[in-house]
Amino acid sequence: MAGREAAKNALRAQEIELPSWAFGNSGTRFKVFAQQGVPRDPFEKIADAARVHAHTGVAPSVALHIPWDAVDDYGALGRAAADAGIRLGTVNANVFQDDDYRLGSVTNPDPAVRRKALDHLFACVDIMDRTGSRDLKLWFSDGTNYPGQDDIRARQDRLAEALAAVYERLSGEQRLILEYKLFEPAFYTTDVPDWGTAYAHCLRLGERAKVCVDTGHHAPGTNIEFIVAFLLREGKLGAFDFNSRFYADDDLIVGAADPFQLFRILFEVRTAGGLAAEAGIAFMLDQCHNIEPKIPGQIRSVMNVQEATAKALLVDTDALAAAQAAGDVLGANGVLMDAYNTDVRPLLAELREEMGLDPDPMAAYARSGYGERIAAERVGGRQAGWGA
Ligand code: PSV
Ligand code: MN
Ligand code: MN
Repeated sequence: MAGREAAKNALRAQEIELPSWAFGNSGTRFKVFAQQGVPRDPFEKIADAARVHAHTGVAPSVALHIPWDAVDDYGALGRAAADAGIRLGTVNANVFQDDDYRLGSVTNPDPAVRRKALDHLFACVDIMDRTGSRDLKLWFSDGTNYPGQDDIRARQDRLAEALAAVYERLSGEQRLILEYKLFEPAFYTTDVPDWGTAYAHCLRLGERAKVCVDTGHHAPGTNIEFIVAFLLREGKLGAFDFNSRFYADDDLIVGAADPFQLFRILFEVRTAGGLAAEAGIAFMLDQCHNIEPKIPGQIRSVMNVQEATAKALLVDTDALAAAQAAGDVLGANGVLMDAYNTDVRPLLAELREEMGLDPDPMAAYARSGYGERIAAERVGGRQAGWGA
């Protein structure tokens, strides 16, 4: 088993970004369920994200979704984050929640709608300039429902044109992160359905365009760790949206459905050097289901990423390489499984104590009284998707 201390050092440095939208009310296609104490504005979302960081020590940033988190003064939002001990992270653009986007946003056949979508994407870059965010994350709900509805290749051309214009607008260290998703809301064609399409567009754009792998956005049975390994090898993995799924884009707690898959993904990241900050991979959560309480749900997701990372770090890579070189199939698989089957909870508890944290973040949150306090103080909390 590889070194515990080395594993702890890597885990201490790990940073997991939280989604602001995880703290608001959410639902299914059938109903949005209200919870007590959910944030009434972006400032309260930041306070809740900071609470997750306070208990886990490894979630120091929060991703924004615009216009859900639109405010007049981004400087004030940034200061609120800093005062709470965190920072503003990725800016997620939203060109999917407006009547005009019924037939698509940047790939819409109507040039006026395309212009409107592009203007929103530019506005997001302006916000990044104010928040100091490095990444602009783009997910498009664009696609078609019926054969013949629109020209598949023309839609790719429109997409490429919009992406090029946004990329052009970035400055300094800013990056464009393109997220793919197999289907939904479009059911026949989706304009960015898979990693290959996202990769091809990013390749054309340039060095600062990278792919986001949302673990819930694949067909059942897809080997996600292969995609991760491939993108890492090409220097094109920019970010993760971690969540878990049983059927489609379920947005469930990370590692709840398939912790072994999460371990396999993080093992590829670890062996490619992707855990180092210099690798520039944003480890984000995109978990926002509605039956679990919001803040403990995020704490659990963060802990599950940590557990999978710890197991990936414990793989004895020397023993693995030797078994692989010798063609020892069972030996190699055994090395991997030994690490996966290790109970890393004591190691993580030890790490948290060394970081001055309670070894049990879930219990510490429950004891803190924060949940009861926000339920009493915040009346009329908002749905995640309805902005400030
Ligand atoms: C789309 O399903 C997605 O995963 C994208 O990341 C969105 O921005 C996010 O969900 C929140 O709706
Ligand atoms: Mn996502
Ligand atoms: Mn999704």
